[in-house]
Amino acid sequence: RHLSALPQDVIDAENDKLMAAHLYDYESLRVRLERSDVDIETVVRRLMTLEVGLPSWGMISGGTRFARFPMPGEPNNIFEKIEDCAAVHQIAGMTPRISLHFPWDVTYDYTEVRQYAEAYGIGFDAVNSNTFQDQPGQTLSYKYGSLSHTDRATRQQAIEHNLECIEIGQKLGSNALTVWLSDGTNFAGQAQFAETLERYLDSMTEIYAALPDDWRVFLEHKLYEPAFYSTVIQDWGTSILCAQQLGPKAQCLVDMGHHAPNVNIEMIVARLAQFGKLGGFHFNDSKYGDDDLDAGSINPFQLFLIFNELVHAEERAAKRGAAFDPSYMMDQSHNVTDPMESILNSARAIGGAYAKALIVDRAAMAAYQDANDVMMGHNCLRLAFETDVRPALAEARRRKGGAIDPMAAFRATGYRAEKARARQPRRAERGGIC
Ligand code: PSV
Ligand code: MN
Ligand code: MN
Repeated sequence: RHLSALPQDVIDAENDKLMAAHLYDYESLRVRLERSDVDIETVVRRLMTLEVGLPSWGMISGGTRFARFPMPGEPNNIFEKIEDCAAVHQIAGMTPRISLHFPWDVTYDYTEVRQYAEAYGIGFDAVNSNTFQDQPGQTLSYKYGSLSHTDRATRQQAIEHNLECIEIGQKLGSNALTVWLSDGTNFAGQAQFAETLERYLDSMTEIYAALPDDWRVFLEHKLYEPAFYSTVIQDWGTSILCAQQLGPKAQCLVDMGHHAPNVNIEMIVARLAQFGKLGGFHFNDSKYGDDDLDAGSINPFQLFLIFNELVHAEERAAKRGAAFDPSYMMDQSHNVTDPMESILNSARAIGGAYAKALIVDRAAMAAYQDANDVMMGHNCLRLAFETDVRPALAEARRRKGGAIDPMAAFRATGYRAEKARARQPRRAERGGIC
């Protein structure tokens, strides 16, 4: 038994109020799915295995370059962030890990942090390094780059930071390092593309060599920002080339907002999975760029199509007896909502997209594809996407002790108002871009 961040009796009482309607809706969906030969119990069981990590930096209000508007009751330190993660997990049942970012989450005693998290049943996702900002007291600046910097000593400093992240991660029980690199240029002629990438690869080779046996390193690509003319790891092509050169422990991480508008991200997912290089996923949504909006809030169809590829890849791998275990995380910035409510909504969107992908009639779709019946092949996806799978998702949550209606249950607990009384208020401050 773990400590509960939220009063379980309040969640249970909320569920009791909704139970009759939930059972009715669940039965309707069961009958509806049965007509397509889909067993709702199998769907619920698979939904119960879905796990998505939470970013420590997403537990507080994010912000833009212009401002950050913190809300009362936000967490002030890693312990309070873990407590909020535990509260979200209690309701959603699918967010059992937190992902830390260094030096943002630097603390004096990682054993204490780990024990605190374990008491709440929370584990640690990939650790994230940060060589995109200069920290107070830092010897050498990252203004002109870090792992790919022209200066050997600056590269060394960035390498050592990553090695330290691995060490901390080991203390926490994490098993992956995510490297998002902001290195790039703002001017043509500022740097040579080839030599810059060579320097990056040399640095990454040293970091790779320090990975424990059961660890992976995720290379997170991003098209642009903060560098606007060129970025060193700008797309999945560069990312997979580097991951292939580094070795089997190196894989690519797809952040949904890190692509040009209209890029076919689900196809990138399929390609990376096919070549065993899909390491991880940062879920969010975007209208223009790296907006870090809530998953499913802008383009839920895209989220569904991504899960359609993930499920297909999962099933292809299972047939070959191969491993397929991408690490899922949210990477969102909550600027105008309560971060915990945004995460609860995002979890619902992610779980819902997975559920819809699970009910796609793949045998029928394959037959239509073989027969070049374009419309019916497409309609196999449409039918699944248009199906209201919320009762299956609610049932998966409920069986894990979570809430039938996450938002209603969260609000009924009064958690944020209580924290507003108990926690120190955060200062309003200028935001960062993450
Ligand atoms: C910067 O674009 C970023 O949002 C990346 O997505 C990273 O995953 C995140 O910051 C944390 O470093
Ligand atoms: Mn990201
Ligand atoms: Mn980003």
